[in-house]
Amino acid sequence: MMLTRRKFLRSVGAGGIALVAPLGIASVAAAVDTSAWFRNPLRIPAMDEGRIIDGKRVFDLAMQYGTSHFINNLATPTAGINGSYLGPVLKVKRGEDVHLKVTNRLSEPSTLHWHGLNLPAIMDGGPHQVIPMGTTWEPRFNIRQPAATQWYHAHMYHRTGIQVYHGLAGLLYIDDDELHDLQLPSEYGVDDIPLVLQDRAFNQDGSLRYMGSMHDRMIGMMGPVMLVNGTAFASFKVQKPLTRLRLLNGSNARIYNLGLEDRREFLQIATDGGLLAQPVAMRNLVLAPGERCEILVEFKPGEDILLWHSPLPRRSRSSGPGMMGMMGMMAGNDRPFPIMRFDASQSPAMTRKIPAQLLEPRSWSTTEAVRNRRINLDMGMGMGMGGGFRINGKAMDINRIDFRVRLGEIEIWEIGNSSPMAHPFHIHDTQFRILDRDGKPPGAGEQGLKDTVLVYSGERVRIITQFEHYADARAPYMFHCHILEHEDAGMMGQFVVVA
Ligand SMILES: [Cu+2]
Repeated sequence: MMLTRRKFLRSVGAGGIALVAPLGIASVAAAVDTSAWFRNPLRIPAMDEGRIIDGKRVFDLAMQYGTSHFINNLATPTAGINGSYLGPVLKVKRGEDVHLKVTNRLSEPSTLHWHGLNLPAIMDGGPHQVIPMGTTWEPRFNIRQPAATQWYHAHMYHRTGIQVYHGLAGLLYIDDDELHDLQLPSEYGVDDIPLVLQDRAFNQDGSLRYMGSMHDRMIGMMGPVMLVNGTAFASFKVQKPLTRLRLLNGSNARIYNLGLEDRREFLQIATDGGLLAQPVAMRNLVLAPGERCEILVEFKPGEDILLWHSPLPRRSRSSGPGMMGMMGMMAGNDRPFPIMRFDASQSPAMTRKIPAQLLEPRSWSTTEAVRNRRINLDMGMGMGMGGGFRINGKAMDINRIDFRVRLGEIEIWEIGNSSPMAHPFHIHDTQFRILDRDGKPPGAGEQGLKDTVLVYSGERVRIITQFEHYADARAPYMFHCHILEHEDAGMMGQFVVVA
């Protein structure tokens, strides 16, 4: 059930409180000018293609502090990469060598992780690749995977949540020649639009509010104000009727169920790791923290339409009364709210053709798998006492390697969730395919390459993958819940790939 905009506006009234009341908070309402209600032009991050030096693509990146103005004249202290909030879209090409120079200009150590990339563990930017203050870290690696919308973000041990929350994240596009024949919309900022979705909470003075309550600790940090590419109440002026949206759920904890205001169909064309075999028509798409998708939306000339979050589909085990239902409600995913607006008043009529076939994503057969690993996500018994965020009964220990994977072997991981809420499970270094959810094949929109998969309460998800190209017995990769507060609290583990 989705509210129409008219009903929504009527239900919240016309006062300043309307901006934030539907999302359950009033602390910034007084400071908000209602004329800004989805009228702020969507910020399009700079595209950074680096410089080619001796055949390598070189990027200069600085992690730094800045001041942002998300809500009118409120000054918000933030952090970003080569800017005050978030970072540029880094564009690399399959097959090429990249060399990133990452300078830490913050007043605390940090790391920068290349989420979704297959690379040597010491280049991964996880908790072991700490960049001390005032120093430069220079990972170099080869891009060995197909075109996809990847991303990068801080991954500092116990500090990932707060650092990403303040803005240390950005997108990384992998381009690939084989994509060009498909003639998908690909004019950056014109008909190929990045949308980094993040929800934020603010203090009265404009600063970001982080981790004020036990709720924030247990459910993860959520906020009442939606930022898209760092723009609050964003509006995008549609320029081409068929527009490709590259969505990243860059939120710390919130899971979105995305759809257009009128519930029209759109086409999903890509998952985390690249294109689907063919476009998948849908009206709603669930995107958990860390996940990406690409969709094609057809806008009608003259229209003005909102992108919405609507309540998550009910899962049998997380619905109903008791702890499960309560956790679902507390997770704040049971009420609809608008995310941003698309203004197609200047858009011409549709002329473009949509390809019926895209590119077959890589897959593995279960008969090739040589190992079956079991992973269980749990939140311990002390729910009200700070809980115990664990994987297989153990909280993350940076000095413990949880298991060793053999280079090149195909493995099935069976991920269970014995906690009362859903967790997005992410594995570093690899892309995988989802085999089944509780024994049933995944929906068509999940039948592509993934590096993060949402595992609902009580569910069992099986994935299949192969750890390729890089082995290092000493440097581990991470696997973890991508609700950053859960990760920071211990829902993470480490594995090494050995030759
Ligand atoms: Cu979690």
